[in-house]
This record gives sequence, structure tokens and C-alpha cells, in this order.
Amino acid sequence: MSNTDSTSAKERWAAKQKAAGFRARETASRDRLPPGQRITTGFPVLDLGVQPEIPLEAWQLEIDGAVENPVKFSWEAFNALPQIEDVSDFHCVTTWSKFDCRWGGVAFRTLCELVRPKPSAKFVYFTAYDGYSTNAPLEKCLDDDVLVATRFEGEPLPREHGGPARVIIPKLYAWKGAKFVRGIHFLEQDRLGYWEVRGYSNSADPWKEERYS
Ligand SMILES: Nc1nc2c(c(=O)[nH]1)N[C@H]1C(S)=C(S)[C@@H](COP(=O)(O)O)O[C@H]1N2
Ligand SMILES: [Mo]
Repeated sequence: MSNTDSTSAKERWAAKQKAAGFRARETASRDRLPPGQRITTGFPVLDLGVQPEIPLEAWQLEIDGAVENPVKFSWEAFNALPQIEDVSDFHCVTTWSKFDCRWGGVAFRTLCELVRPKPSAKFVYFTAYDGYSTNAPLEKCLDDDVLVATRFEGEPLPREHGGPARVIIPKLYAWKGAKFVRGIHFLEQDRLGYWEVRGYSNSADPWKEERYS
């Protein structure tokens, strides 16, 4: 066997491994990609056309409603809470998905421990500094990947992606996560948010393709 032959055998082997790797990744992607979605490697920006500028000294997060202990956080107090990092996939109803988003901030569960929702609290209504709102069942917010994110990929959350702070509920379509979040209100009765009033699905499960109602 000549040197050239052994090199090309090696190359063929490498190519085969690479192809297998690609296939493995493709399969993994298919398992992770909800129906009707395609992967984007960029990070599109979706909003109502306003990206409010909120000076950190003026920023507040109000958490109230059917809770034992309503609170109003300043930026400083909010950042003094225990922090988590979580990597999750992001699915926009307009059919793009972004894999492996690394969010940092405060777990929704941590906020619940502080405000102590009453047993009658079944829904959450989120408000935002741009006038946006959205809603979700409390149960869906209690997963350990739900957070109020102040960081993205280890950096402060950029304004176009909802900074200073936004909500992330990875298992629902991304419109359920309020950018520029301002209030978290625990409710006994469901209240529809901005897009839910305009015909978007209330349940918003990407795996069931619950896009519009
Ligand atoms: N405050 C606010 N939050 C919002 C929106 C918005 O317009 N305003 N758009 C929603 C929609 S439809 C999506 S897909 C995501 C987009 O987040 P991104 O701009 O970081 O990609 O934010 C959601 N949260
Ligand atoms: Mo969206």
C-alpha cells in the first residue's frame, strides 16, 4: 500500500466520521425542533416598534396580586437575589427557533418563594415597559427553566432583546416571555395579553403547534 493510499483511506475515514457526526446532529436537531419551525443562528428582534430606555435607577419590578407578600424590586435588590443560568431553546411563532440560548437571572420559583402565591392563584399576567403584556398558567411558570433574565450569553441583556430584564418560558412560544418586564401579577382568573387578545393561542405549546386560536 502506498502512502497516498493510506492517506486517502484516512481521509475517507475522517469524512465518514464527519458525515456521521452531521447526521447525529441533524437527528438531534429534528428531535429538538418543534413542527413547522426552522433553525436560525442569528437572533432576530421582535417587538412592538419601541425599545424603551429604562435607566437602571428608575427600573422596578412589581410582583403582586394573589400573593401573601407583594414586593417591588429595585434593580439593586433584584440583582441581590440568588441567580441561575439556564440554557434553553427559543421558539418564535413566526417559525424561527434559536437553540442553546444561555440566560442568566432569577428563577421564577425563587420569586414565588418570596411572594408566596395564594392557593387561589392559578394564572400569571406579565406587563412590560413598552405596553406589552402576556399571560401564562402559573403551573407552566414553575418549571425550573423559567426565569426573569438580566443576562444573555454572560453579558447584560441588550436592550433590543428586552433589557434590563425579560421573562423566558422556554417550553412555550417566545411571545409568552415579556421583554422589558415591569410587572408580574398573580391572578385567580386568566387574563389575556397583547397577542392573546389578537388571536394568538392562549396555550402556545410549540410541540403542539398552538400558534393561533
Ligand atoms: N415587551 C415585549 N415583549 C415581547 C415582545 C414585544 O413586542 N414586547 N415580543 C414577543 C415576541 S413575539 C417574541 S418572538 C420575543 C422576541 O424576543 P427577541 O426580540 O429577543 O427575539 O419577545 C416576546 N416578548
Ligand atoms: Mo414571536
